[in-house]
Amino acid sequence: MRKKKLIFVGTILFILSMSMSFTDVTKDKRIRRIINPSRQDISSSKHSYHHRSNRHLYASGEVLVKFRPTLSDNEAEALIGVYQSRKIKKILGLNVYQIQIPENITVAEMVETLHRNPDVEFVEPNYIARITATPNDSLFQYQYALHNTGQSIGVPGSPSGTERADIKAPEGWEGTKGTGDTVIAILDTGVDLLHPDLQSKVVSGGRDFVNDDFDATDDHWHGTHVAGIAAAETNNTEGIAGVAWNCKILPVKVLDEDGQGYYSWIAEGIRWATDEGADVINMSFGGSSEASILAQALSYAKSAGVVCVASAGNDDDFVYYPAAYDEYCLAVAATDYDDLRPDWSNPGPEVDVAAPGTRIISCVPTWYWGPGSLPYGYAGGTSQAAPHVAGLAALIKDLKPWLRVDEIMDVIRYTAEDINSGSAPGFDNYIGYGRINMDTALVPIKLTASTRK
Ligand SMILES: [Ca+2]
Ligand SMILES: [Ca+2]
Ligand SMILES: [Ca+2]
Ligand SMILES: [Ca+2]
Repeated sequence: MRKKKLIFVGTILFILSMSMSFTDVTKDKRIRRIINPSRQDISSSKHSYHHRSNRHLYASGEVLVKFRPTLSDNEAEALIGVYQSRKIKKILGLNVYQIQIPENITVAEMVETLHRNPDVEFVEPNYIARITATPNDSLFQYQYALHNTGQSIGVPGSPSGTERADIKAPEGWEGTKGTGDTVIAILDTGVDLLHPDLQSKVVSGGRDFVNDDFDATDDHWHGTHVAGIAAAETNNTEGIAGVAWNCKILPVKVLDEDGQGYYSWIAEGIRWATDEGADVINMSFGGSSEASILAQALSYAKSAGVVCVASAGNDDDFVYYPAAYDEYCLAVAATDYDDLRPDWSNPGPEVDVAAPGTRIISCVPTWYWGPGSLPYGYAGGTSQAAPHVAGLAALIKDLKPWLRVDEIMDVIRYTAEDINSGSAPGFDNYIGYGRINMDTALVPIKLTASTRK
């Protein structure tokens, strides 16, 4: 094997999924049961995941009211005046009045007040409807990271998350779902090229720097899981939704079957992916040593317009390399289903942003569970956090191809939500600028540092 002949170059890199999370995938029978369920199990817990955010639910300062037909128009308009309100318009044919309410009263209070008047047939806020981009993937309801309704995390009976502790994927997809022209290179243990939720997304068999061939098939599970988070085939009724709905995956195997790889393999992988036209490189691994070979490969990628994303590490330690290269990489910390940072997520001034990394459901290789099981499983770690950011980077680059790498990195940083503003206002070493937000990152305006709130 080529691995044996290699001279040891720098520190070996380790995958950044926690060993505990590996247990999640392999040992926890309860979890395995829900991801290998009968179809009935899955559909029976199809609760209210269509529920949308409560931002701008209805127009402020106005309500819609319909009076009983016994009231004449003159009486109705006089009554509106009694409530210190003003008629904006009467909606013809429906006999509904759109009225402006006094400034010192809320919409809810006005609805409550008018509701008590027997001359009122109905009164309600002027609600806002939006196009929705909820994918039909069968396991989407378990993807709290993309859309958190406060559902139970994983199996029924497991802890519930906090509504809106998510990266707001459906809202972001209203801005763009990306195109097949944008490619995310997954530098990892490889990708299951035949996985039903990935096979249409991989651009080629990729490249394997561990065994020096052109078949980057995953002989672990980690790379398949990471690839699914970033860009699983979405809205295909199968499995999960990927962050980068339509973007493609370039598999690059730089970690062996034990999840380890030499810096030389990583550097070759970065160069090869760049030359193959990758737009984003995800690196869910890290080593503790700085090394010129890594820095130079990353510099090459950045010069070619590639956005590099890397996981910070899971030891409550310092930020690992390559994530610690401020100039070249977005370093990603983890959050959980309550928007809290798990205490194992590595802190440091190099952390740029955070993304969900606890109990994340994604693809596992089709051979992993064996026959009769669905090829999906839960895992956690900054490994799972990073590909959320890589997927977002791909969508931004797809939507605004004129942006430079530094600008894309800044959009991701400055649109992140400072979810720990109570204890650590502004930038901090735990979650950087905050948990990423696809809703604000994918608006069609150009953000610069000066427009930061
Ligand atoms: Ca191979
Ligand atoms: Ca899918
Ligand atoms: Ca950084
Ligand atoms: Ca903060």
